[in-house]
Amino acid sequence: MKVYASSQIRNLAVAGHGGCGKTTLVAAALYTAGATPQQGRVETGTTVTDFDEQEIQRRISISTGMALAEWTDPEKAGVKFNFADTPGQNLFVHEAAAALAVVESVLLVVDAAAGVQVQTAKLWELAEQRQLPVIFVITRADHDHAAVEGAVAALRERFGRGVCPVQLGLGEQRAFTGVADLIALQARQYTPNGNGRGCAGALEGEAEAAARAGHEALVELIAEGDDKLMEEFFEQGTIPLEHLVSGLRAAVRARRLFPVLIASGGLNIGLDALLDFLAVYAPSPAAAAAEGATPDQQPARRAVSDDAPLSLQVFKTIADPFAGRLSVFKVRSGKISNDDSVLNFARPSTERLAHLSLLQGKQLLPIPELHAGDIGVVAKLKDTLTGDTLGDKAAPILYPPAPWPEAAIHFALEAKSRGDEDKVSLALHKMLEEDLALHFERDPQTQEFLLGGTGQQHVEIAVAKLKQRYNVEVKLRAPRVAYRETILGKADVQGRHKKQTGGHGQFGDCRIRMEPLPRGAGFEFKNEIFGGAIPRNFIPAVEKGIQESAQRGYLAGYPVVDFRVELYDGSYHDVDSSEMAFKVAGSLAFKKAMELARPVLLEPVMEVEVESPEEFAGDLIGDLNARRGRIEGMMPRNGGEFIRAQVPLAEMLTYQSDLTSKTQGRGSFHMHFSHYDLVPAQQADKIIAKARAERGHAVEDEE
Ligand SMILES: Nc1nc2c(ncn2[C@@H]2O[C@H](COP(=O)(O)OP(=O)(O)O)[C@@H](O)[C@H]2O)c(=O)[nH]1
Ligand SMILES: [Mg+2]
Repeated sequence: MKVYASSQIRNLAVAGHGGCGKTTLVAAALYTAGATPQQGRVETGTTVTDFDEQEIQRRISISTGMALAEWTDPEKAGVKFNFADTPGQNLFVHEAAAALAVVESVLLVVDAAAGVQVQTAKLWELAEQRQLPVIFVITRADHDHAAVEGAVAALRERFGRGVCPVQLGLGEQRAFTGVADLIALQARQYTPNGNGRGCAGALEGEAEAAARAGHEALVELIAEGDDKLMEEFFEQGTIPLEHLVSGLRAAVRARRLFPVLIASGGLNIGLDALLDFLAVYAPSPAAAAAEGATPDQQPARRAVSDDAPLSLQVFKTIADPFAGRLSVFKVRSGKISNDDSVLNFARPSTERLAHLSLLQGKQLLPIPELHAGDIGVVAKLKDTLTGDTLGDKAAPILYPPAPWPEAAIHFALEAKSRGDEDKVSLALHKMLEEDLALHFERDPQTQEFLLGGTGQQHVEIAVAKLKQRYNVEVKLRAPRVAYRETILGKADVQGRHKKQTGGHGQFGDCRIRMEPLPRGAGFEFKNEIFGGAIPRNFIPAVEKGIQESAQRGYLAGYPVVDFRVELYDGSYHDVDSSEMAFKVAGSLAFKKAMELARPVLLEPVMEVEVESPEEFAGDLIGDLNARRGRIEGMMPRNGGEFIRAQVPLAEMLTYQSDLTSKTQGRGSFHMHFSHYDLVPAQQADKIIAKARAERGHAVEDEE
């Protein structure tokens, strides 16, 4: 594989709504460029970028796949494309967001049959946040329901008049055979399912007239933002081709214009025209500086140039069951050679970059060196994880890692066969390195192992991977709700423990006052004993007795929280008193006090955010109300409706599947813990009855 200089590299994120044709388009591009011997197909699991077993089985991209293609323009030096084929589903949008951090432009793919979709708009927003140039490609133009013109109109309506067609489709739907280049005014005709290389020719008839009109509109748009071009346009009535090219290139970089191209990835039509266009108009990494910070958090910039000190950032980790940990990185500045040693500025530890490679799907292609702006992969780094910056130890710099989402949903996880727990947690930790949106933790209260992700499907995919890759099987179920107990009233009680069994007796006696504390305050113990009613060394025993009882709960076995105890009096016996006796006295006092202080149950309440197409909003709000939710707000977002609500966790355990069926799979949600709140009496009675039934006789006996 050839080594490319910074100016010859084009890093592109291929992004768009799920199923719009991204992976197929990348497969067509690779085949057209001669990077694969055949065109990969999603249907047969033969694309370069959907190589994971789960991606092949489910026929969707789950994580970003990297691929590269060399494209040699006969007139200029060749370029190399690094494609980041991102997943389109909202569940995995963080993967696309992370890919945007390592590219210089976005190829925003639009399905000719569907036009602008929810994720199209979301990805547009993400590109805008990073100020990345966007080039649209309308693919699946051969589809029976394709409506290219309608899709262009929808793009302009949605994203403004900077959206400018640079091609026209020749033929429609099944008759789609090529594209007209509106810049050079030339036709390119293709053989369907061919090699992706068009046959250039003159435009004729209706197509010529339409292309001319398109050309004029494009020339005006290009001239509009550029005084020199405007002058030229007025003086000569047209603009020479080379000035159009440089004008459009500048406008794309400045995010003033957003070109639209047309293709069929499936039939491999329009691909060489697309690659030609990207080679000229998509910026190289050398165009912008890399922004980071010094170790003492001062802003720092690096020119993306071989002359700058070396810095590289790992943006993706692949847990390969055989090759081990693969770290995919972008050279932010400087140049690296095989076997270089670099410092990890985030840890810090020294790492050797042995077997430097390029990444073609899952395949590693050895490469002797990489230049500023290029993307590579290296195996077996010791301590390096996704997000870390490494480089020349004399010039430390840190680039901000991409943000990863918190878990939107948790499941309790259990190894299917006993004794497999260690294997499960070992395998999971490898997967967590690869997928930073996956979360694994132990709930300190319920003691359950929880696996969290962006949605049910995300967690289920993780479980399927565990089985496929590591041969460990786990069961998922709804997590237990971590209820708590507290009090609403006050109590003033005595706890007295006296026992005379044969010789040595037991004696402890305490008087306490108990009162509620604000939510989240926990437990407070105040010693108000003056004058030695209880000897000082027994006082901690009273506190311990209370605390241990509080942990075991009073109503339903959940920990009692948010209360204060004042120990204000008591008595003791010179011989029979002991720490044990005072602990029991404290525990007796606690139970008596609970009886009087109006004990209640608390439940976790979640902050829930739901996004769905507008037509489902009414139904979803009704449903959230039925789940005891409190709607906090609604607003339009990404062409849909965004609902915020607070809902008890106990009512959200089955939400994912209900949301999916209510919105035909088009809704998504996210939730995180907000606060604890009182459980209404009706629900509380049920929870208490259930807990008592589970614990059998125990509670009844004690009372
Ligand atoms: N007719 C037609 N179907 C296509 C084309 N490109 C992709 N598809 C089909 O659309 C579906 C989704 O394609 P895929 O590449 O996985 O989309 P992605 O989710 O955007 O990566 C698959 O069934 C493809 O075979 C195309 O150009 N024409
Ligand atoms: Mg895909």
